[in-house]
Amino acid sequence: MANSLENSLNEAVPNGTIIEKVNQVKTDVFDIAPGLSIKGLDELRVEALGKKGVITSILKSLKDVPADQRKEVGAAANLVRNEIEALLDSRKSELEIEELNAQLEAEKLDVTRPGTQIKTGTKHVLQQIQDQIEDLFVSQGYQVVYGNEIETDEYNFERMNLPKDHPARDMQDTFYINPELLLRTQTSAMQARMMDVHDFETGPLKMISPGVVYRRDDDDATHSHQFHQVEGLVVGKNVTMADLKGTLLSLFENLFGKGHAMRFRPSYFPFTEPSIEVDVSWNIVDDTTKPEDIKWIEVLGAGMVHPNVLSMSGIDPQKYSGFAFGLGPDRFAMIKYGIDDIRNFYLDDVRFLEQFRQVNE
Ligand code: FA5
Repeated sequence: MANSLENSLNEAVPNGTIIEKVNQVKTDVFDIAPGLSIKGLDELRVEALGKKGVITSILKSLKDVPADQRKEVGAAANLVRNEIEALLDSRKSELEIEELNAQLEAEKLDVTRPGTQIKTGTKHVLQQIQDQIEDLFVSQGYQVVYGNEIETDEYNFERMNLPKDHPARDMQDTFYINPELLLRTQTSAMQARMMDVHDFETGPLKMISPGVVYRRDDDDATHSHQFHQVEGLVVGKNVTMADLKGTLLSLFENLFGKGHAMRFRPSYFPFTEPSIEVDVSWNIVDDTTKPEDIKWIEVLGAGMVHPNVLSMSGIDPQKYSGFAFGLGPDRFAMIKYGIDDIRNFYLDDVRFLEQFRQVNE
């Protein structure tokens, strides 16, 4: 567009008067302006009205007009100048409004549209069970300790009365990092660690220890090579098997509600004497249920802490006694929610896990 006004002026009215010239510029500006963008209008304004603009230089030649006509010519020329300015202003604001409307249209928000649901995670069902168990025991004055998944042979086995050549080690073969370090096979490994440091003068030791354990087990519906356990240990004066039974009854009732039967079976663990295993009925039962209709699932091992285990921590078995249990929360979850295959918990299938979304999260 550069100099287009001046060229047009020189062509159309080469020897015109001031009035003819400003009118010619006005005609050109009115012709060109409607087709221009905001940027184009600004350029046209500079070309017409700027310091070095065509109209400005025409007005400078007013000094050559005879003095008696100068006022009238000047007024007429200024009028045209103002008309050009008004046109450019109004066209520019029209375009600005159009631009704003287009932007508003493009960025329109429909506040009545339903929102997009944001997917949030939820606590894994096994973590929920563990939390529930922890809450119950904390409310009964137990401390919660977690320990490490990589454990020493000493605390996982030897301090649990399982010396290196003990045949019961076969039941808990595991993944070894070196001959002294392994992936722990049982949360019982935390028993001796806690007995070593507890000051029995201050009162009994009451602890639970939840966590992940590993075994060289073949996976099936009730076994996984990686699973969870919660260890429980109470050592103090006059702790008896009846305390163990009462503790487990309150645990089962808290977790499953009423209607699940429980049974103790004699068992063997090198670190408890006597030892039991505890089964819970998978199904809801009552006095009319026939024994053969009860579906039992083993949920924990337990017993009275073996005197050797106490002695190895420097605790006098004549003065102190204790009970211990090691439960499998994975199996607790199976019973609580009627899940028939433990592997479901480890498959990361969101459709399965979503069922356990906690309402108040
Ligand atoms: C033990 O691990 C003992 N430490 C329990 C114990 C603690 C006994 C304190 C006495 C005193 P066991 O191997 O039976 O015992 O395992 C305990 C529970 O862990 C089982 O009842 C079961 O619920 C769970 N469990 C064991 N192996 C698996 C597995 N492969 N997959 C899933 N859960 C398992």
